[in-house]
Amino acid sequence: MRFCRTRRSDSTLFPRKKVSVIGAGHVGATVAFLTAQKELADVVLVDVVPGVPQGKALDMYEASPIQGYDVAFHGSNDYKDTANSDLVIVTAGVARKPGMSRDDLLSTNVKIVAEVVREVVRHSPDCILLVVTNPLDAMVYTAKQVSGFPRERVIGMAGVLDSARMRSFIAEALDVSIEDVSAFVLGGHGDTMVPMVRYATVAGIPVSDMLPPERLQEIVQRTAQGGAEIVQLLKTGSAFYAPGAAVVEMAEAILKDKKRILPCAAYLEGEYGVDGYFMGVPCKLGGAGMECVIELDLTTEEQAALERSLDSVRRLVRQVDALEHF
Ligand code: TXD
Repeated sequence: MRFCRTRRSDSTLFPRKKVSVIGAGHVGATVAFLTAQKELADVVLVDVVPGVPQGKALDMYEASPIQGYDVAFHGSNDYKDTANSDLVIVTAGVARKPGMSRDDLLSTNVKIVAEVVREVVRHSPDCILLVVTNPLDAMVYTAKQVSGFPRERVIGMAGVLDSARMRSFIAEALDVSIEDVSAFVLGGHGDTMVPMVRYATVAGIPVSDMLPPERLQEIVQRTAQGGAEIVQLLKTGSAFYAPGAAVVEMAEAILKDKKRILPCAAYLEGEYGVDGYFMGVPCKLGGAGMECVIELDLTTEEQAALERSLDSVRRLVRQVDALEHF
């Protein structure tokens, strides 16, 4: 029996999107697997450790007959294989151990992220960069400085994760479906993040009408400490399932040009009175990347909380600038 095989030239007529994930650790591998499950793109997984990205890519490919996804995987230690990616997700770096704050990772991860972004940009000058490595607000700033990309194409993931944590805790407190809970978190991805209780709703009903202020305060507190709670339990690293899912929600919005409104770390140019720093704010995410920042009218209290958060972002960025990796 003869069987048709698509010629290479045919497949270029209908190219799939290409996503490269740098760092084949806990978050990177979860992102690669979920990207495939949603058939968003072909996936290239890159890591410094020989064999690890190759092994994980092969393992995921071997799951495809069971999961039913038609996606090509490639594991590599060479950035040449990332050439012409539509989206590059940076998860390379070290993760927290118990007792460490995200900020303790700065000096190690700034070197890694600078080196990774330099390589990525050389091979995919038109890609969108989605940065995950911590401390997030400083690492996404590093990526912007090193790449020289416009702000639309350098985005950080934190708000979707922090908001998902807040939504989970609200759903649990009210014993309602997670599908009906909407909430978001602004500010930096650290202890000073700003969970926005005023905008949290269940099927459009303000959560403040449904839960007493003390209970809401507990939820706000647990959200801000959500990452540390998991680190305490795992002991050898940090969260990766929810972070991976958060990254892929953003990737899907970009790759499918969905124009979703999601909280992202975006480079602010005057919005919220901030200029030249990344902060978590609601954004429109679509095919062009971070297509616009949505500016909310904040109460005096919320604005003050955002200022506090900005102070800690500024401190981190000053440390990055002092290290001069660009
Ligand atoms: O909300 C968020 N933004 C985050 C961020 C949520 C969860 C995790 N967050 C951070 O992502 C975390 O604090 C770390 O800085 C990164 C990656 O976390 P992960 O849990 O995936 O860490 P791992 O399992 O240690 O994986 C990191 C991988 C590992 O395989 C290393 O070999 C690789 O990164 N690595 C590199 N790859 C390529 N190039 C270089 N230079 C390199 N250095 C390390």
